[in-house]
Order: sequence, then structure tokens, then C-alpha cells
Amino acid sequence: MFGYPGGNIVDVFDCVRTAKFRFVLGRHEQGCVHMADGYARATGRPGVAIVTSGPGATNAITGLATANMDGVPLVLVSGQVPLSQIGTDAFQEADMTGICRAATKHSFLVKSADEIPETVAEAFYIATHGKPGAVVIDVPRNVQEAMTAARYPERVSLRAYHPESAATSSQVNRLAKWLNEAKRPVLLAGGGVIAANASSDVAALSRKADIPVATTLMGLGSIEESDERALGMAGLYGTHAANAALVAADLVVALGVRFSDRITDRCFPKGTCRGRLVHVDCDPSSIDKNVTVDLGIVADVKDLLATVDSRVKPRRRAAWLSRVAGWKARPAPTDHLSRKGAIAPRDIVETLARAAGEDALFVADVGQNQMWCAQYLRHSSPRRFLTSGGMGTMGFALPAAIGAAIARPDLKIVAVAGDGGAQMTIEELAVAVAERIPVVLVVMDNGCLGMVRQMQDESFGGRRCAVKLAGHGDTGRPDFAKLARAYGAIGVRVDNPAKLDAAIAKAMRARKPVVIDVAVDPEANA
Ligand SMILES: Cc1ncc(C[n+]2csc(CCOP(=O)(O)OP(=O)(O)O)c2C)c(N)n1
Ligand SMILES: [Mg+2]
Repeated sequence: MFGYPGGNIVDVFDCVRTAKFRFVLGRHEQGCVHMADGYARATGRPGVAIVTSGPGATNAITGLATANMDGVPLVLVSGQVPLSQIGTDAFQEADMTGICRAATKHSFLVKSADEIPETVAEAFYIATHGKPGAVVIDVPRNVQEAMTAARYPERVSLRAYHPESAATSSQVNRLAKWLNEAKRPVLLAGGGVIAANASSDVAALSRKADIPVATTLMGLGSIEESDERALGMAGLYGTHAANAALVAADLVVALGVRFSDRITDRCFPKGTCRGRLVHVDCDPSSIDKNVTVDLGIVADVKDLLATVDSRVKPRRRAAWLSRVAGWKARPAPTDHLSRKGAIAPRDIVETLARAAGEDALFVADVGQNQMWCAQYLRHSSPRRFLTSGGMGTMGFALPAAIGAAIARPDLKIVAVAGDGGAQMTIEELAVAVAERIPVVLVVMDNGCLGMVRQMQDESFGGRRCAVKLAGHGDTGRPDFAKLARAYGAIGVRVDNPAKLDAAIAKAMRARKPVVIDVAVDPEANA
């Protein structure tokens, strides 16, 4: 449990003191929720956070929206003013359930202590069933103080929420028939494949019938990228092969995706595709929402693939795979190459991957650094690349990495952030030091809000505004290595391309929290 106390949750903290689970004190409520989120993404189990009312609760909102958008199971307990004071503008009163309407899957306001066990059980049920999401339990102070004999229920049964659903046999038959008929099929794997633990089933289908697989940003890791059928990431900043294949396909089977604009703008610009489009998702509201599909199946991706498997004929599709190979061989754009003497983003990411080894988990922040990680890491297994896909929340990486490190102490945990995003949640470095969590934070330091700078260069004739992270003579640019040392972590600065390899390898071996501040060519694009 990750959290931050205050007056309207202090009664609960009196019990946290003696609880049998580990409690981690964050340094900002947004950080606490990202930690719970990172824990959940790394394991598939719900993350839990606890905050006080008013500003503690509102500080948590960005974290909630970030988890919820990406379908991450999370439960947040927030303190609230006593029931009798709700609506009186009491000290540290915020209408949490009202604010949460658009940022969570569901939120509860508990009105008596007798409701607590049932509400907690329902919150975890909702967070983890159907499409996972963030759930809030808002607990007024007087309810925290009251006594109850109520017990934790054995089963949860909700009158209005029955998310379990399965494909009909006619849907399964039609999907199998279309897969068997298709000449140019493509699977599009999203975060739902990882959430459903269906990566190996996707790989099996791809192998059996020679079907290329593209992934969304959230789906990275759902297929081993060294496989000849793996196309890499689709959509904006995606690979040529993934986008070309999705456009040329005569059948696209989208698994656990929600068709965000980052995919549709490139691959489904008219809201449909050239061939047949099948959408499999556990969330009924996502079907026919952003694209019009020929077949929509509301089902658990893993269950569906298991059912369809026996009806799909083994097949070789040499002609289609050779076209795919041609697209994959096309040289990548040269935007990532850096000028003489500067460190190229690709070199940083590839050096990090080499130094971290196989047993590593990367958390990417948001901006160019995120896209460079998406593009240049070789994603090979699920839950090893965490990033804020839907919200694109700067500041996500470090706290989420701390949560992931607590969940997976067996892995090397590397957070990659830009110099902008790193400054949004750097305070959580204190948690890594105090709790002895050996995360590595790599700051890809280009001195600017690079992603926005790139947009201004490409779409606004180079009219740059509000993107330089420094004042006159570079004032205001923190020395991240010194900042790390101020927190008690190891701090390293790398600005010489020739020293990149050795510096990163050495920093990676430390068993303490480390910040590696790497100078990145400020003009490099993603
Ligand atoms: C909280 C938040 N505020 C603003 C943005 C908009 N935004 C997206 S990328 C970006 C620039 C990020 O800069 P930096 O962290 O230095 O990463 P870089 O692009 O330079 O790698 C901004 C401002 C955002 N995604 N999240
Ligand atoms: Mg930057």
C-alpha cells in the first residue's frame, strides 16, 4: 500500500501502523498512485493507495486517470470530512466522488462503518473484473472512527455489473472462417492482450497460421519482436511495417485495443479498413466506438483465442510474409541520428538495454524519450515495458518504477524520463533511497520539452515557444547528478558519446538508487 497521511485519514493510519502488509510513504499523492499503478502493471494484481481528503485527494486524480485510461486495476482509499460536514465547505473538503466521475471506473462514498467490508470487496471486484480500472473508496472521518461487527463478504454480487461474457459459436465460426480465407491477415495486439495474459496465445495463432502481429504502445511486449512475424508498434511513431501491413491487410483482427486516435489516424483514417475488421475486447462499450467493425466480439481475449484455435487451419503465407519482410527491411527515418559529438537517442536506449540484461523491466515517461524507448528497446515479453499510454502523463516513470521494483525485486528496474518529466516527480527519489529500492532513473536530458519542440518545428515552421527548460545562460537547468546525491542516491552525468557504454554499465551495477543524466542531442527527433 502506497500513501500519504493527513487529518481526515489519520484514524486509518493508526491501523496501517500495525498492518501485516508493507506500507510505503510517498512524497506526493500523485507519486503514491503511480507507485500503486506500477505495482499493478508489473504483476496484474491490483495496486492500492491511500490519501487524505481535499488536496491529498485532488493530488491523486492524475494518477487515477492515468491508471484508469490504461485499464490498470487500482483501488484508492481517500479520507473525507465527517458526513455531517459534507457540503459545508469544511476544512479540506473536496467532492471526491464527483471529481472522480470522469477519472475512475467507479467511486464509492461510504456512509456507515457497516458498509466498509462490502464496499472494499466490491471495489476490488470492479477494479479487477471486466476491463480493469481505478476505483475510489471515499471514507468520511466519522465512519473511520465508528465500530462495526460487519464481516468481509465471501462473494461479491453486484446488481448492475455483470462483466463476464463469452463469444457465441457463430462469432467464433465466422472469425475462424475469415482467418482461414484471408490472404493478408494482421493481428493488432493491444494492452488487453497483456491484461488477459494472452501473449502466448497470440504468438501461437500467429505461428500456426503465419499471421503478422502489430502492437499498440500498450501492447508492446505481447509478442517477441525478434519473430519474423512481429511488425512492431503501429500508429503514430510506429514502424513502417506495422502501418503498411495494417493498411494493406484484407483482414485485421484487433485484440484488446480501444482504437485510440494514435492508431486510427494512421491506419484507419476513415474509421474502417480496406479489408475486414474484427474487434475482440472485454469492454462492450469499445466495440464500434471509434471505428466501424465487421465483427465485434465481447470476450476475454485469452478465452476467445483458446476457442478459435481448433478451427483455424495451419497455413503458410509465404507471399504475404515476404511483403512484410520487405517493409521491415526499409531503413528507418534518419531523424534519430545525432550531429557530430552529440549522443544519439538510439545509442542510449540500446546501451541501456544491453547493460540491464534480459531480466529487466523498463518504465518510460512521456515525450520523445517514451517514443525512443518504444522504438529502440527490443520488446520481448509482457509486463516488462510500462508506460502511460492513454493519458501520456509526464512524471509517471520514476514512481511507477518504484512500485514495479517492489513488485519485482528479481528484475533490474530502469525508469527513463525526459528532463521535463523527471522534474515533475523527482521528489519520489527520496522514497527509493529511504526504502532501499535500487531503481535506475535515466534522464534523457535534451534541455527542452523535446516532443513539443519537435511539433513546433514540424508543424509551426520552427516557431518555438515555451519549450526551453532554462533561462539566460542555461540557468534553471538542474544538475540531475547533484540532485541525486542531495537525495542520497548515486548521481552520474554522461555527456561524452565515447564514455556512454562504460558509464551506463557501471551505474547499472550499483545496488542503490541511481540517476544517470545523459546529454541528448537537443535537435534529435522521434
Ligand atoms: C503532465 C503533462 N503535462 C504536459 C504534457 C504535454 N507534453 C507531452 S510531451 C512533453 C514534453 C516532454 O519533455 P521531456 O520530459 O523533457 O521529454 P522529451 O520529449 O524532451 O524527451 C509535454 C510538455 C504531458 N504529456 N503531461
Ligand atoms: Mg526533454
